[in-house]
Amino acid sequence: MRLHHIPMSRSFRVLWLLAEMGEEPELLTYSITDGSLRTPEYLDRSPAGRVPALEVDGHVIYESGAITEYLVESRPQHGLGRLPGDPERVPFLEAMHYAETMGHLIANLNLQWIFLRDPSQRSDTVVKIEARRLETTIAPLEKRLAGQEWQLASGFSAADTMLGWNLLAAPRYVRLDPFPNVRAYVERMKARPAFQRAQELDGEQRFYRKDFYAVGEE
Ligand SMILES: N[C@@H](CCC(=O)N[C@@H](CS)C(=O)NCC(=O)O)C(=O)O
Repeated sequence: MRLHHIPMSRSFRVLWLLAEMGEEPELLTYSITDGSLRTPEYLDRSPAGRVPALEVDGHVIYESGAITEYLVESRPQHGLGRLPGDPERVPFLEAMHYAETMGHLIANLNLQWIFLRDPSQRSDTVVKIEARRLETTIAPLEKRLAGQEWQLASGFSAADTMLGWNLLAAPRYVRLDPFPNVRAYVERMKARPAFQRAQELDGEQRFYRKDFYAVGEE
C-alpha cells in the first residue's frame, strides 16, 4: 500500500485506521504550498489535488471517507466498519460523514489563519463565524459521549478514526474546556497503541505555529 500523505492532515485518518488493522503503508509525503499536489501526475491520482489518496489492491482511491469505507468493507475481519445489515449501519455512516462537516470548517480556518499569503486578507468576521460553527459541531459529540466511550454504542470503529484528525486540529480554534466528555474521548484516542504508532509515522506538522488562534490574541 502507498499513502499519499501530508503530516497532520486528513491522511492521518487513513494512517491511523491502517495502524488499527496492523498495516503500515509506504508514505509519499507532499506539501500544501510547494505545488506538488498540482502536478498532472498527482492530479491523475486525486483530481482535486488533495490528500489522502491510497494505492491499495490495484486501486488508487481518493477521499478519506471513501478510503475508509473501502478498507473496512474489504477487511471486515477487523470489525471496524458497520456493514449493511448491522443495526448501527446508519449511525456509523452519519458519524463517518459528520467528520467532514467538521473537517471543512477546520480547512476554512486553516486557510484564513495559515495559508493566506497576505495575512491582512484574513477576515475577522469569517474567522469568528467559522470558529463558532466548528464549536457547534463539537457540542453534539459532548452529548453523545456522555454515556459511551466511542461514537458508536457498540464500541470503537472507523467513525472514530475519521474524527481523530478533527479533534487534533479543532483545539487550535475552539476551546475544549466546556466539553469534558470530548476531552476524555481525545485522551482515550491518544492512549490507543495504533494511534500512537500512526503519530510516530505521521511526521512533523509544518502548519501551526501557535497552540491557539483567536482574533485579538495575535
Ligand atoms: N474531502 C476530502 C478533503 C481532502 C483535503 O482537502 N485534504 C487537504 C489536507 S487536510 C488537502 O489535500 N489540501 C490541499 C489543498 O487544498 O490544496 C477528504 O476527506 O479526503
